[in-house]
Amino acid sequence: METADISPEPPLLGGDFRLGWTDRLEARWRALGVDRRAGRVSRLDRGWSSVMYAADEPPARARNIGADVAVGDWVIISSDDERVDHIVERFSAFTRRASFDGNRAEAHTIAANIDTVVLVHQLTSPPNQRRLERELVLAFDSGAAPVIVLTKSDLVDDPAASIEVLEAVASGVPVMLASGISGDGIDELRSLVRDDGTMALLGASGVGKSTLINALVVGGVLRTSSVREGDQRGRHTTTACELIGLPRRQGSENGWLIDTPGVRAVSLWSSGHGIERAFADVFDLADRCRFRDCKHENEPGCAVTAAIAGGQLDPRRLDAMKRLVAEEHALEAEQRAQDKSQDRRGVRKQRPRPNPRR
Ligand SMILES: Nc1nc2c(ncn2[C@@H]2O[C@H](COP(=O)(O)OP(=O)(O)OP(=O)(O)O)[C@@H](O)[C@H]2O)c(=O)[nH]1
Ligand SMILES: [Mg+2]
Ligand SMILES: [Zn+2]
Repeated sequence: METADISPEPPLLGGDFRLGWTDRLEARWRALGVDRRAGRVSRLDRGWSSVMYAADEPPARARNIGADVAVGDWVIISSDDERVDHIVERFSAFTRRASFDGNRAEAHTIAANIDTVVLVHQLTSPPNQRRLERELVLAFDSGAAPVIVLTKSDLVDDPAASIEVLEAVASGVPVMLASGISGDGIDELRSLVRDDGTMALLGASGVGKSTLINALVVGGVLRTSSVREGDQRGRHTTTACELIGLPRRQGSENGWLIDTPGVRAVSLWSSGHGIERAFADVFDLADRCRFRDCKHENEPGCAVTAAIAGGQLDPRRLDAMKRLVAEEHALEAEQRAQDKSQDRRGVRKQRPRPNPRR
């Protein structure tokens, strides 16, 4: 199904729309000590940021030379209006590891300064616990509150089995049903957007992120297109992240939505406590193992393997967690190696140059 073509920029909204600026951001902006106003990045296009200063003014454009900008960021543009000079420290960010580029570990922030992260899965595909677990690790690490939304509820008669499978790994995060086509669950989703708050939607291509946003923003602004019949895979219709205004409606406030392109791989970026939180059930069990350094393999008094034997814990979940912990360790090792080589370069730079005349 196709709707109107993508808007090149978010539509101009009324002047009572605030962009999500808060006291917390103000303090961080002051800390930069730069006497220029900050604007919010609404879109990125090949090295250019669209920067909004007010919802009823067209955004300015600036180059992102050397600045690792994400949609949702608050930035300060150089005095000649050319490029992004500073990024105001983010209060939250959904960050994954960028595609493996040689050996370099690089972060890719998909959305910044977000209050809620919606992890979108479609009911028309078999529930994918492993993907959800990874997304939850990143969501917990983002600093925003995660919610799981299962879309296309209009296409399935009995979603109970899918809900159960995903709830088993949802770590207490709410699971909601929605349909961007029938409107089912849209009001509930909308009620999660706080005053001037920002909600980012993330998930594989074709799960219905843009369709949900079009249902939330009455009179839809985004392009969507059908999934492939055979495997329900999307066609990567959304190609750039975009900040979209969600106008006030009866009983609800203005807010902001971030549409994102579907990502195939959810690779970890250095996590704070994301793994502990996404696998809280396993960590709770591990607290009861006899040995503090229990590997949950063949150790006596292991509460984790006992739970697996007793059918309370799925062994695939333990495997998945071990894999994520290993991935995190490998990433940390890479980062340490990178820091070291950077230090070495720094030292070389500081070494005094031999004076050619002597
Ligand atoms: N029946 C039904 N179809 C839906 C629903 N949500 C999305 N679709 C359809 O699924 C297809 C993909 O939807 P999109 O909204 O483009 O998916 P997306 O997640 O934005 O995909 P990318 O932009 O590629 O990441 C479109 O044909 C939509 O019409 C839904 O709730 N019910
Ligand atoms: Mg889309
Ligand atoms: Zn153990």
